[in-house]
Amino acid sequence: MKTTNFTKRMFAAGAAGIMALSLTACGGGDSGGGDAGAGGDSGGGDGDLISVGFSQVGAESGWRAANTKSIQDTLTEENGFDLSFSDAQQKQENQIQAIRSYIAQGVDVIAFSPVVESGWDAVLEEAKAADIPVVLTDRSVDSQDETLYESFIGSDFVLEGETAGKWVVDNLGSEPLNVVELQGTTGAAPAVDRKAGFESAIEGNPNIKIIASQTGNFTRTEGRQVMEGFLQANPDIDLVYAHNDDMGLGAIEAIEAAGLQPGVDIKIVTIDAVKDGMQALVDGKINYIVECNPLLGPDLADIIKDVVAGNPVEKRIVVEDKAFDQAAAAEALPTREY
Ligand code: GZL
Repeated sequence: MKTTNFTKRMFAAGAAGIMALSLTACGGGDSGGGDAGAGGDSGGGDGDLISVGFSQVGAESGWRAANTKSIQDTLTEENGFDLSFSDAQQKQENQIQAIRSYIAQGVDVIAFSPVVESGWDAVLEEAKAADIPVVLTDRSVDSQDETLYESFIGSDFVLEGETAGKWVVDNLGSEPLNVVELQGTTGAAPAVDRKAGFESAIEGNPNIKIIASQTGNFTRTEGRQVMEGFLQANPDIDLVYAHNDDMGLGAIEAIEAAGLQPGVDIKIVTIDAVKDGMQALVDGKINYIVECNPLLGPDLADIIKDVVAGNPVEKRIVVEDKAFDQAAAAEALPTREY
């Protein structure tokens, strides 16, 4: 799947309207020098490389691996970038430390995926004071001051949760349904929003009840461990709603270890649509997956070049996600990029 074919739904800062623009409109700027107020030299001018400091959440899931690959494969020297990349091992203090080191280096642009929504204002103020623009990818922050970052690009996590919940209502909502929820990392935007979206989709259906909900921190191991606890405490679980494929795959291991059939005795709905999740869907162990597109590298490169060139960029760029049942997964899997 190529993000370049995606129509981008763009949300202007604060405006209610949604503009659908093609990718070229988003990435119109070339790498011309223009002083966009970037720290250090203006970067990107006439053969200069644009120095980018990127702080990644970690390496917790298949989705994260695909996202990291997309960024590292795109922000290359041949594409005009000098990339410094750091893995925060899912710790906010490591991201803050990395951002401060990028400020000290005087990079042209800082980009990062914030592991949680809160606690960023101070370090973002430091980047602003150093005149280094910041671009958010994948996850956003809850800062009230939107001047602290130039743009956010990523998925609509509330919509992902709503899409998952709607499938459950439409396909399983006619009878009593006990749901256990494997939440993502506590305080992370995808965890907060996927929970909210799912709850909003099921709230009108009296049959569907979330009987247990706990974080599995987006990892397969913790997803399995939490599911083991759910199974011991709840004899009649009908469905697992996991905020990502990796926790869903961990739940499969726990369900099978308990002598039950995942996808049959206990249905499973997840979000991401990485290869391992899609294979489990084809195998009938997962019942439905909502995609979350990790291939953000090309769009990030365009936004960075626009920022350095002084071109206007949208405050929020939402990438389009699909959803898959078993038949759609069987069709998509052979040519899937991640
Ligand atoms: C979503 C991303 C989430 C994925 C998980 O954009 O932040 O983090 O859904 C990953 O797989 O760990």
